[in-house]
Amino acid sequence: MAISALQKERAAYAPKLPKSLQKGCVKIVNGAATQSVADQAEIKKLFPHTYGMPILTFDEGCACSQETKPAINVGVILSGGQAPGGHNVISGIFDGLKKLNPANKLYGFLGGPGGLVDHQYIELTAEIIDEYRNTGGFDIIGSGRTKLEETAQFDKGVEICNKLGITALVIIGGDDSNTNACVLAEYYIEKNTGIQVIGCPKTIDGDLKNEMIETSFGFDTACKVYSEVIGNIMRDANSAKKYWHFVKLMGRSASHIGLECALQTQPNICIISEEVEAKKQTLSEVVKSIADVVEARGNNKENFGVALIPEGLIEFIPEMKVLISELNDLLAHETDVQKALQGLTPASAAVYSSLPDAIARQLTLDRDPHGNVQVSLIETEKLLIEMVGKELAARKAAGTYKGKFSGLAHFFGYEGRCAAPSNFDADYCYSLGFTASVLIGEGKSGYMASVRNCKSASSEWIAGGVPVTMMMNMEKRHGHMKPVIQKALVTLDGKPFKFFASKREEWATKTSYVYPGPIQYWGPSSVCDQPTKTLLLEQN
Ligand code: FBP
Repeated sequence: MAISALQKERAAYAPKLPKSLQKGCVKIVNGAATQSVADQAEIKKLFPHTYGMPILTFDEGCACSQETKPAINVGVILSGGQAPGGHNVISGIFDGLKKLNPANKLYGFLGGPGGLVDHQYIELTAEIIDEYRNTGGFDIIGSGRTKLEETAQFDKGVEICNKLGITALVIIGGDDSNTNACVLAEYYIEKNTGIQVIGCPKTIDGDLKNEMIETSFGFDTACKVYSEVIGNIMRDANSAKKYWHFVKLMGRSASHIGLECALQTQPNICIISEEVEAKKQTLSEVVKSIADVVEARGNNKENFGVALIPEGLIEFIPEMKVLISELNDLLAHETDVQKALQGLTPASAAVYSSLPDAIARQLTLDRDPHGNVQVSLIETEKLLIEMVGKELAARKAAGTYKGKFSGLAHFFGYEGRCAAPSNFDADYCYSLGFTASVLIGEGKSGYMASVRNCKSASSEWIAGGVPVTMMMNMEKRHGHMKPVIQKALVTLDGKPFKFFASKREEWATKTSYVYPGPIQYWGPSSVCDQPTKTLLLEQN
């Protein structure tokens, strides 16, 4: 198979591990017992076997060679949207398992969690692993969005694990997949199956993080790819001086990606959905706030600019939120869209009919397996260009606005999800995978692999395990209270947002663009190994 020159050189990159994982043996340090972030009594009742377990940290072990443990077989699953570095998690698991015992085997379930249920798998040999080291994508075994939540699915999993002699599964996924991994871990202990389950924190969205999980993998690379292209667009805008670029950025509900890209590139506008919600801004208010910046720049003869729009914005605007939630409920029971629309309340029906046709249609498209509207399919960037254009035309007619407005729409999402991982993600992911193998070797289950202190050099990173139940609370899903990992949205009192808020007025009026350029894999550490600005601000 033909591979690029970069891929060839990059295959030889040896990801850096924390000191504790570099030697032959690891010393496990048990922390204090844990409790869930909220709803302790309910979560404890639902997870009697995995609740309250201690946080584990790994210390450098003794110099002696570790006693070889009996050979084991392990299965790995990639779940949900792609994120750069997934292949390195798998190579980290593989190398870690081989270090424990060269006879250990790793199986990959194909096409996501569905592969476990449908018994679709391959053995991941050294040849296969070597082909995928330090590459982007999830194509080594594929991913999928099947939810593992029914006991019938769990039992199908036991069948195939027993057939292949698998005694541990690693589930690489976001908040929902890791919640389900914990439910699976609990069930497998309860049923005495002898199968351990370990999770790994994945998602470009950056919304799976907390005190113990500093960042989800893929966020670093994806933001760097988007920031490179945003920087290129900024240079073009500043050269041509005739377009306003509206860039929608992936990230589902959370605006972490938009915020990080803003910190890297200093755009004229960056909307943060969480702020829109906190201020209860209507769509018209959001449009007016954008138009204000365009007008101020236009009156200053700067008829160009760059606005970053988070993918999930539409869901945070109060009237749209109500409309979407009504549509979610109606479409869950009625597949005929026209009939479903008749069930809208008068207020939502009015909002629906005020929307441009294309956007209204997009709101009724198929839901994802969790029953949510697929925000990546809604062209919010085009909606805003259209509405800002109308607002500015009205201001022109009133004589307040003297500039010109020509908007161009972009959507960056899929472009960054499978990029070759940055050095940070390559190292972080490999360390997460290696950590998962140590947790398996220690017989742990219901833990998520955790690698902390990421603002420091990788040798100083702290590897270990965090009980998944510790991150849980009860939330309403489809009308029922369920235990779920708490999603981390942008917090308005957090350092990244505060820093952005202190700068945005200056960035709006002055042209202060920063051009990050492409990800560099070789060169000075200040260029190649820096984590995201979000992480640096949060950790300092
Ligand atoms: P995960 O939450 O599974 O990591 O997916 C992230 C994401 O890229 C979102 O940012 C985006 O909204 C969604 O996936 C797109 O879904 P799909 O891959 O099904 O088009």
